[in-house]
Amino acid sequence: MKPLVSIIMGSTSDLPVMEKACKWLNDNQIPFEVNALSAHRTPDAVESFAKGAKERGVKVIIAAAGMAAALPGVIAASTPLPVIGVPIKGMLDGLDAMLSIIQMPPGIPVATVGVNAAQNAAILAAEMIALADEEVAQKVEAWKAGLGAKIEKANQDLAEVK
Ligand code: RP5
Repeated sequence: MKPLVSIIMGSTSDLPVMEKACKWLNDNQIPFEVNALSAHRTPDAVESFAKGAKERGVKVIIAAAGMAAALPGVIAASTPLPVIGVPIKGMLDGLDAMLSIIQMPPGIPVATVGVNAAQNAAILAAEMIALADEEVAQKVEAWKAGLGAKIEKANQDLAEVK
């Protein structure tokens, strides 16, 4: 199946974090692809990826990077698709990456999730796709209903303790 979500990491060293996004998309059967490309080490490849993503049927791009995390913004500059940035924890606990990703110049937004918040990036990507895809919408709704059920169960367990 053609990927609806494209996950790009600045380095394969980001994979242990980004596996959480892959797992959520896999568990919910939302087709995705995952690749490493670097804004600083492979700038031409990043540009050609960003320019071609929409034509390949990708709906949302998740871009993860640490340190001087230019990758999500550089991708956003060359695609009309929504880009979700994931700051990867590094030398300054990820604050360096988070500020690099979130502080975009006017006109080129990147939707930034928390440091290492790869699962949230996957869920947000699915919510964006769900706006125009009923099958994905049902998966997101089922996931959210499951979260509520988990809290209800926890409260029942608490009631037994009291
Ligand atoms: C960033 O630099 C990557 O996203 C990674 O988080 C960090 C370190 O990369 P490696 O030196 O491990 O390849 O561009």
